Amino acid sequence: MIWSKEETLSKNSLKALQYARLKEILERVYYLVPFYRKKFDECGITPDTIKSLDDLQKLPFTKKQDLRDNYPYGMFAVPMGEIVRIHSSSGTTGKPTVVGYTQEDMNIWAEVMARAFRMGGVTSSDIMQNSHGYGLFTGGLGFHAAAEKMKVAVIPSSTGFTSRQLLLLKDFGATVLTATPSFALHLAEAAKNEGYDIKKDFRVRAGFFGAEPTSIGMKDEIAKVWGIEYHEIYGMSEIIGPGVACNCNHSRLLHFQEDHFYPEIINPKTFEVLPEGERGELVVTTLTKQALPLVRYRTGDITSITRVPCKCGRTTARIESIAGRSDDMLLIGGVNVFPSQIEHVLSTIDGIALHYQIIAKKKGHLDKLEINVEVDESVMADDVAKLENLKALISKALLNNLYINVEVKLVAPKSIERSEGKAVRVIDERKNSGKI
Ligand code: DLL
Repeated sequence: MIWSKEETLSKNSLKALQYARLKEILERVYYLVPFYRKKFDECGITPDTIKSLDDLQKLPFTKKQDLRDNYPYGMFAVPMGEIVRIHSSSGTTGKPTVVGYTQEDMNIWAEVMARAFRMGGVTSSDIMQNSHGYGLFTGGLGFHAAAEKMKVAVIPSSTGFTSRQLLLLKDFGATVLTATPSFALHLAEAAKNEGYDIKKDFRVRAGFFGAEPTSIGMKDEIAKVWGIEYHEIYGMSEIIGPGVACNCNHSRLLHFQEDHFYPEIINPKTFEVLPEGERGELVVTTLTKQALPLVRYRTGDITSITRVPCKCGRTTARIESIAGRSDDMLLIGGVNVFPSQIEHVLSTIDGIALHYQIIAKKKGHLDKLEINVEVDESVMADDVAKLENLKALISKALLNNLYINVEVKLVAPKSIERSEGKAVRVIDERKNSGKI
């Protein structure tokens, strides 16, 4: 079940379409966005300099800071009268990033999200409980519009209000659930506590999750506790919102909507474009966005790309799940570690719940990493020997798999705060630095 013919274009047709769209977008930014005009002029580039898709590498990058510097509307390429929606994402520091959409942008957004839903076999007979937050975050409304476009009955439950979510799931009979992975796990845990039998009381058969890096172990856990097919959705507000990429039911790799968003993978230190299969930072050029066209936007997300054909028949390039953001990466004693790698190791160990916190500290001049991990309800708090063994097992697994020494603390079930949106897994207690 493929939603759109653009997902199955031959390599040559896709390249021709991408190039034609790139030319239009370059004209658009050069003549309509003073920021780009200045930047291109400084590099001695005009839209005519770009004579092939490979020439894109001659263009400068756009960074999140550029959007902040032009806060709120300075990067828009259309007059305000054409903007029909504004979203914004709040970073941890500085001003929020503001993004705008024309009606045509909204149509494209619903189109790419509909493609994603179709990858999970969603049809108009489905009922979708959309537990992504509605508001400035692009999750709620981004999922909602595509569900309506596909005539899927969408329940705009938004996030939070766990007990009510569970009641709705049971009584309204959703067959598709959408949420952040951490909220999906929290909902499952709450369902058990409230006495629901997830597989008997609920009819959910597929879930679409995203917005935060998630280990394979956690995805498998969510699929298992809910008894569902797990689909991953990737995207970011600056490019459009959710819907930039999604996996079909043949693999975990995510089909990238290349006719609208042109992907490159770069080495974040040397900025060179990396070949297929190599991991680096994803850089995206929007090919069709009207309100906020972006050229070579550095997403900060670490992934790799492949053009190995997929069994589903779609011909689009696929990316691996995001390992993490380059700014979330921890450097511990010379070893690079993403929080999602730690999560994956934890997911292989019995007796703990996948609720944890990673704490970076300074001890003297040395950086130290601690992890608080919740024990499973099945582990008795007074079985000291068992708890000590469990701690040792976790430390050993982290050392063997990731080559890092971590001080493990076991904490009581449900003592770590649950997240309704994106989970905050890392707490950095050191001053002035986000890294170890
Ligand atoms: O998180 C859009 C979204 C909503 C995607 C709902 C999927 C589902 P922002 O708030 O702008 O937009 O955050 C974008 O979130 O650069 C990634 O670092 C991270 N992210 C998004 N999807 C995934 C994913 C939305 N599937 C930032 N896996 C991105 C890992 C993800 N990280």
